[in-house]
Amino acid sequence: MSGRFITIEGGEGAGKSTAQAYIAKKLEQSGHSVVCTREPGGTPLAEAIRHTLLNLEGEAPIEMAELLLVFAARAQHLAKVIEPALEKGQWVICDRFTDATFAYQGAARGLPLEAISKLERLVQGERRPHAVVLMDLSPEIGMARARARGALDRFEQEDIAFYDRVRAGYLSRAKALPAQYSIVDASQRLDAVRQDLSQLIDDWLSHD
Ligand code: T5A
Repeated sequence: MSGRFITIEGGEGAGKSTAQAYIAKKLEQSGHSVVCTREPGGTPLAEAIRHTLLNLEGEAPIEMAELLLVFAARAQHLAKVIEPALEKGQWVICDRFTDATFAYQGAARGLPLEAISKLERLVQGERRPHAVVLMDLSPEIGMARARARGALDRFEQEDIAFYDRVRAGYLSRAKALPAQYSIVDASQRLDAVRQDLSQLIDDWLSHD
């Protein structure tokens, strides 16, 4: 059995972690070995970068520093976790990856998409997700869910226009890369979301 690299994307509180746990459970039940990880993060160094990026205290990184920190964490994560797992034939289910960079640092912060594409090539070579699951949700509902869950991080302190740009950025990537992207309506009840995810999983397994 060959490994697959699946990423889960979406705005704040869209249900990515919930979807990740569900997908991992279903794949394991079908006999696959699964690695669940996240970005920024996934290794001790990359988690330290995550802490720096999300923390509200201390000096906030300027936009370019934020972009480079995200890719520094990604380089470490790819080399230490993602590539070794894929080489072993495991399925890697990653909560956010480079599509988040295009949406947050590109569409929302306004950094040039060509610069992000260059860093993508430099850091990842040819590595791209086999499938991207976009949990699409209005920022108003997503932020209400995130608030209900607990304290907000630095990215969760932005205004609603920022999250509107994030959502538009994701939807525009989905339109440009239809073979890679699947959009899930994350405003549905959890059982309906799970049904949609089950269909996607069946589809991936039928191509295994
Ligand atoms: N970032 C990241 C960048 O700027 N650039 C990058 O390149 C990368 C990789 C990381 C931050 O870093 C930024 C973007 C992010 O702001 P994060 O913790 O990964 O932060 O992202 P968050 O969106 O903050 O993660 P959350 O944990 O808040 O949201 P999730 O994982 O989308 O949502 P989840 O599953 O925890 O669910 C949230 C709540 O909603 C409930 C859950 O039970 C939970 O309480 N819920 C539902 N409720 C009703 N109906 C449903 N269908 C529900 N599904 C879940």
